[in-house]
Order: sequence, then C-alpha cells, then structure tokens
Amino acid sequence: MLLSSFVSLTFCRIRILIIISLCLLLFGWAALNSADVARYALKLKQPMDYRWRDTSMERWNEEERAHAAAEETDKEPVKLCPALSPLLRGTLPLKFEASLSLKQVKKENPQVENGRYQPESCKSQQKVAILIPHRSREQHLLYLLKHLHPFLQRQQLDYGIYVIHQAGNQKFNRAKLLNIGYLEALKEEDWDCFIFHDVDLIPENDFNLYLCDTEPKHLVVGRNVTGYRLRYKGYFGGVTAMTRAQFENVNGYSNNYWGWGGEDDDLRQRVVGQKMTVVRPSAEVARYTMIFHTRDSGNEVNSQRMKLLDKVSRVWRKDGLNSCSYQLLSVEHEQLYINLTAEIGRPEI
Ligand code: UD2
Ligand code: MN
Repeated sequence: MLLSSFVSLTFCRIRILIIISLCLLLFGWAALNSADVARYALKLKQPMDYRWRDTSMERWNEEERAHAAAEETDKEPVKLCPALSPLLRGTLPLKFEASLSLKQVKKENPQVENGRYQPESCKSQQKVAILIPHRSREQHLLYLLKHLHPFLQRQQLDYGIYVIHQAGNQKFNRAKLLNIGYLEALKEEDWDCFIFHDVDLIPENDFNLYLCDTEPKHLVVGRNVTGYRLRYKGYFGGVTAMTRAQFENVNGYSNNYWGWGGEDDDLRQRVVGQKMTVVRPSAEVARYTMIFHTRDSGNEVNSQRMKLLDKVSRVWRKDGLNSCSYQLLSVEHEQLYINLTAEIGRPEI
C-alpha cells in the first residue's frame, strides 16, 4: 500500500516537472524569435526608407491627397500598407521535398490568381513585377513558387510573377529574356518596380524586402554555396530590383550576351555610367539558398563576355530595351505565374 502511494506520488512529481520544463522551453523559443524579428525591424528602419523618392513619389503624394479627400467625404479610405509589414517573421526553414507537386503549391495559394496577388487590408507601397528567366528548370521553378508566394504575401506586396521561357535550344540569353519580361509585363500593368530573379535562388529571410529603392538594389549579399559572403565588390547577379525609371535610364540589359556570364556586370556598368549607385540590404537579411545545379547545356560560358564588357559605354544607348527584337509565341495566365514564351533568335557569330 505504502509502496504504491509512493510510486504514484513520484510519477505525479515527474509529470509536473516535465510540464514545467516544456513551458519554459516554449517561452524561451518565443522570446528568442520575437527578439530576432524586432532586431531586423530596427535595423531596416535605419538605413533605408522604402518609400522611394524618385518620380513615382509624386504619385504617392497624389494618393495621399486622395486619401485625405476620401476621409473628408466619409468614404472608407484605402490605407497605404506600412513601410514594414507586421506579418514579417524573419528566417523561416525552407523545404525542398522531392514529392512536391504543382497541384500542392496551387492548393497552398488559393488567393493567387493569374499569377497575381494584392493584400486585402491595405494598398501596397509599390506594384512589383517579379521576372524569372527560364528554360528546363521545372523543379527549381516549383520550389521557388512554393516559397516566393507566401514570402511576398507576408511583405504585403501587390505583385505578379512572370516566367519568361526561351523557346528552342539555341544558346540561352538570360538578359534578353529579362528585357522581354519587362516590356511584356508593362503591357498589362503599370508596374512600379521590377525584380530580376534567378529561378534557383530562394530568399531565406522575409526582411529582405522585394521593393525598389531610390537607387538600383542588389538583393543577394550571401548564398549558402559561397559561405554567405559577397562574391566580389561589384557583384550584381542573381536578384536585383530596379524601378521603371532606373531601368529605362540604362536602356535595360544588353541583348548580346549568349551563354553564361557577363550580363550582370554589364548592367552594373550601365547603372554606374548613369551616375547611380548600387545599394544592398544588410548581410544579415540578404541571404539566399541556391538550389544545387550544374551548368545547363545550351548555357556554356560566353567566351565573348570580356570583349562585350569592354565596350559597354560605347554601345549601351543602342543595345537594350530599344533594340530588343523577339517573337512572342504565347502568354498563358496560369494560377501561380504568367508564362511568356518567346523565340529570341541566336548569336550573330
Ligand atoms: C550566376 C548569376 C546569374 C547570372 C549568371 C551568369 C548568381 C547567384 N547568379 O548564376 O544571375 O548572372 O551567373 O549568366 O550569381 N537559366 C535557365 N535555364 C538554363 C540556363 C539558365 O532557366 O538552361 C536561368 C535560371 O533562371 C538560372 C539563371 O538563368 O537561375 C542563371 O543561370 P545559372 O543558374 O546556370 O548560373 P549561375 O548560378 O552561375
Ligand atoms: Mn544558379
């Protein structure tokens, strides 16, 4: 009798101990997480004010006037989303499940229609078009869509995702596809900001804002494959954000880089040549996981790239958006993205 009551008392004590430890663990985790988020928020508010101030500022002012007018006439005003969304969570784990299907990603994103989304409760700071050059990287595209949609929604963005697909099997031309994406996207919406985005780069931290700044912005400071260090000082590849005015100002990308390399450095030269500077978010938030891949066939290193880079200052005015010739084969509005397919020609030599 005595033994049995002793055993049950001991069990009871152990149970209480386990419950107390679990509570402590949970509390510790929550405190750590919110401290993390608060730290990013504080940092972000300091160096850059994401309400950009170039020509489109006039439009914001107009909107604010309209906002005030609506208040006067007693109508429900449309509020501008805050510079920093309250839904941001910091770093979240990324998942790359081999069994992931398009059906599943569609199911996870019922609010996305025709590749587009806008927040319900407020009006976004900018209308953002994400442009992804693509050929034969379906699995990467799936992983990117899975992570990018919720990421952009937590940032309360009014956005559209465009995938620009190169038809045929001529040499790949990333830069020309991005020019095409820019020109075609503007035919369906008055986008303020363009994000030029590799298909295999997944952002790790949602404080890395997909908004444009007063200067062209490079968003990839670090990648898992390079130990999260900047590759070189002038590095401008992977993911960049430019306003319409900034991109027009440099006549877009060159159309003449066929195969791997150089086109990102060319764009940076154009930017610098127009007296703009490249800005970057802090290394703490500008982190990406690059899905492992080898060099694609049809995208071999471009041996002409150094020669092309030598003459940027002489040719940029006539090689770019204003000389981008292509044949648009189709525009398909899928649920999760707008699929543009284009025949873009081949290298001259
Ligand atoms: C680097 C740059 C990239 C670009 C490239 C040189 C980073 C993180 N990225 O990428 O922005 O400057 O060097 O051209 O530094 N693609 C396809 N199918 C193909 C080939 C390429 O979809 O067959 C697209 C895809 O979006 C891919 C991008 O082009 O992410 C860049 O090609 P990559 O990933 O093979 O080159 P990488 O990682 O060296
Ligand atoms: Mn890559």
